[in-house]
Amino acid sequence: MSHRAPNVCGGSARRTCLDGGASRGFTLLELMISMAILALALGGVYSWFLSTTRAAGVVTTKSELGLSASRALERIAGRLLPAGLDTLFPPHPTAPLGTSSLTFNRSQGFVGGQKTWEAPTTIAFRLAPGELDDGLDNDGNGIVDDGQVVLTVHAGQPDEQEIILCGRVKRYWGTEIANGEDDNGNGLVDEPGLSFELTGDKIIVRLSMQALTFGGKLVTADVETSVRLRN
Ligand SMILES: [Ca+2]
Ligand SMILES: [Ca+2]
Ligand SMILES: [Ca+2]
Repeated sequence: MSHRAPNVCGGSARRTCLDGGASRGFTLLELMISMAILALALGGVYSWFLSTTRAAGVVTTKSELGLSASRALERIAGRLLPAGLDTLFPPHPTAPLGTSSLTFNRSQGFVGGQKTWEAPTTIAFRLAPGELDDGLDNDGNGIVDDGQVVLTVHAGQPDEQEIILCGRVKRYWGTEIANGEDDNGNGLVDEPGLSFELTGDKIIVRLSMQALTFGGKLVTADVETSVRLRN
């Protein structure tokens, strides 16, 4: 005589009973809890992915900005190399003010034993087009009161030419702010993002640039170099 095993379902009547209760489905509550746990786990993974991507973006942007600032500084220094110390136009960029603009003559070599000079060259900070010096980001590029480094060759001559050496120049260099004090202790008061300082026969050039990362974080690159001028 054979006996059929009884089909017994314990617990809630809402459960689905299969093969004598050896396995069963999920209740709605269990399903909801599982989905909530899954959502939390996915949320955690997404947050981790987002923070990692943002951190990588900051590193990449900082690296690119540092490279851009170094290249711009090299171009400025290259223009200054043949400059004559005695050809600097006033005001001379001495501490504690320095200047954000420098006009000078570059040596062309010798003619008949006499040193000859090019028409004046000017390198200067200028606010970016559409930007005002008002503490606001007028041109909407994420940088407040940003400017450009403008090179003017043959300044004041009929063949004068302007070249933008770089943009995204910070209004003030490093941690400097406009308060009549030398906040960063480099000897200059309220020095702008492009500044020149004359010490002896050397010109110290400082350049500060900013950029916005993909995640909306502002990063800065501060660079400086010095160039010994000719007599
Ligand atoms: Ca701006
Ligand atoms: Ca300073
Ligand atoms: Ca200051």
